[in-house]
Amino acid sequence: MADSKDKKTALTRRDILTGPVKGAVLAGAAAAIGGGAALTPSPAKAARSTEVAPGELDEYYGFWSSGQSGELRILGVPSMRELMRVPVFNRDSATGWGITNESKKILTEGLTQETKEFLAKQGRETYDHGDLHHPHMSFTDGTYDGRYLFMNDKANTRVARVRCDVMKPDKIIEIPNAKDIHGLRPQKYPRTGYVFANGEHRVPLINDGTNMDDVKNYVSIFTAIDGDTMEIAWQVMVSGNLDNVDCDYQGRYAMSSCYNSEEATDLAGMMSSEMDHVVVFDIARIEAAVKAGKYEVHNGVKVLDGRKTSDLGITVYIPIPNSPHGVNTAPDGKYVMVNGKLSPTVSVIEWDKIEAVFQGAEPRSAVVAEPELGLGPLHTAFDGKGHAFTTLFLDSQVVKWDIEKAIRKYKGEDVDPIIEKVDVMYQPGHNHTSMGETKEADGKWLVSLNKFSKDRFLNVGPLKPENDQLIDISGNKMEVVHDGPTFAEPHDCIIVRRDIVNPVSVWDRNDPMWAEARAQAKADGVVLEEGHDGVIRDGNKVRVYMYSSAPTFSLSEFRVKQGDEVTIYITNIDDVDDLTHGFTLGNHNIAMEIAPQATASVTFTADRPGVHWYYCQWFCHALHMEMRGRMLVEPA
Ligand code: RUQ
Ligand code: CUA
Repeated sequence: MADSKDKKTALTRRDILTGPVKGAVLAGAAAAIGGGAALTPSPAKAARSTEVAPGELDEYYGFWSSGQSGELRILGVPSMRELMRVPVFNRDSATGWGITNESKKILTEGLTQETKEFLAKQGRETYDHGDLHHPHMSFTDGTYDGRYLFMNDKANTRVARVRCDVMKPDKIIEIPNAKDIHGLRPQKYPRTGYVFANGEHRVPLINDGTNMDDVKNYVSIFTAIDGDTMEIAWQVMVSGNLDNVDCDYQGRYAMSSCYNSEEATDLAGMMSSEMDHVVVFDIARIEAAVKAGKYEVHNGVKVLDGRKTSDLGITVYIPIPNSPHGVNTAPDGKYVMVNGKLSPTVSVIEWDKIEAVFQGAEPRSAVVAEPELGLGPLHTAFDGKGHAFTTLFLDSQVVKWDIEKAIRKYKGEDVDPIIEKVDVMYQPGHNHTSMGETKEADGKWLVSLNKFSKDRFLNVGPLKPENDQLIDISGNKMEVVHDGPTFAEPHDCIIVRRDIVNPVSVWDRNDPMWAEARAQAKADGVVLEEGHDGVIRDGNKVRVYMYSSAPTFSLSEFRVKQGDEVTIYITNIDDVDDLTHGFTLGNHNIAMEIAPQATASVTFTADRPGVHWYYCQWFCHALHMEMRGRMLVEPA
């Protein structure tokens, strides 16, 4: 592959410093450095400050994935300060995610029946981990609308939705028939609408162990989820596998990349062909086929045949050089970039040329440019001013290029689309610009999510942090302005203008999150919002209601019998901004958050006779240490 390295396009910053363009690019800096003014920064190089002074707020919300950590993270941009972690697929001892009844309901109710049975045999209720790659916000009319964030779990084939008002998940569903959801994007227009999810790995459609050896019969499954109900609308079987996905600004198409058109199961086989493809899904044609009943139902889901051999006419396959990865629609609404990975090229496809392909035109006729950018192009971001920014994994660079020039070059004109390359440290995967995946791309900031940090931070042992670098793209020259270490393993992020996101500070007492707790309390004659408490015995089921108000739990003790199934409901009646209590029951595997006006509950079997203390685990008051009580378990 090194042979294919194009000397002209693989210009590095080091080349620039020693090459003939040095004078032009660094004229300002050279002038400042010359004449003994070495310490005076050049105005030409002055990047906007990333510093957000104490007490000031960031301009953007950044929503970060965390890969195998399984959570969503919220950062401020440009400060790059980590503001919050939102557990989604993982368990979390600070908030009780995966421990409380409320979170367990969300983690379990969307699993398939087959998974529930499998997990029950393992003595588990749900998966305890996830691999969260791609967080994306819901759209209305081509831009973010601040309602929801959607994200995938590659490890356990799930898709989650997080409510932006409270920043907690409210739906997590497992996708039947598919294996290992990777690419995920919400429909941009007219609204979300559908959430598209790629099943990356190929398996038999009926995966029951009866037909494992005939690899040619494996399929990958593309899924459209209804973003409002979080139910699966339909699925399409495809040839090859499915990597990343994006969709257009017209609501007509979604497009997925495929790195294994060979349909091989080993590395050599997957890389053997020079060309792989993208598959384009025509949403209206698929909906018409669904209406016409041209599907089979598998595991309760309508599955359509979109393979190359199908005559349904719902998909087209466009050949793309070797193992394409990222798929990124430009904010102009006209083009979509398919990043070559093993090819040094990015293929530019014009959305408006795709209808002709559906009608029989040569598939490659939709490709309008294919600039050679450097080695290992993975993902492309945009500034809304006609420029694209592509990560080069192998070159450890971000390349800025001109979309229209790339198109002119493809037509034969002698122009160079490459504007500039900047070194990043090191090996970037995704990158993302402020508002860059919406029609409101504003060209201010670019984040390069680098897989390796090596020497950039204090050594913390063999396992190193990654490095999210912030790049100022507002001027003519890209400027790396911040190194941000991050723990395993942010794959992707989005950067959202802060006026779009408006979370609440205090929960609504009637929130659906604890509808079940509220209903049970009502049946027990307890009015949670009025701060009732008490212990209700119902056979060997015991329900303990208490409220918290800094610095006390309303019950300083309660008594149960060994073997009782105990449910503890705690309502935080403080309605003060930022006054969160916690509840930890020692030696019982129980810890949870109770935010202002929230109710949290947990169920366990009291099987340890004796005295056990519970205490508040979120610092709430000068007498926070005193906020505690005793559970007395009488021996059977
Ligand atoms: S992928 S490094 Cu999981 Cu988003 Cu491209
Ligand atoms: Cu309540 Cu600490």
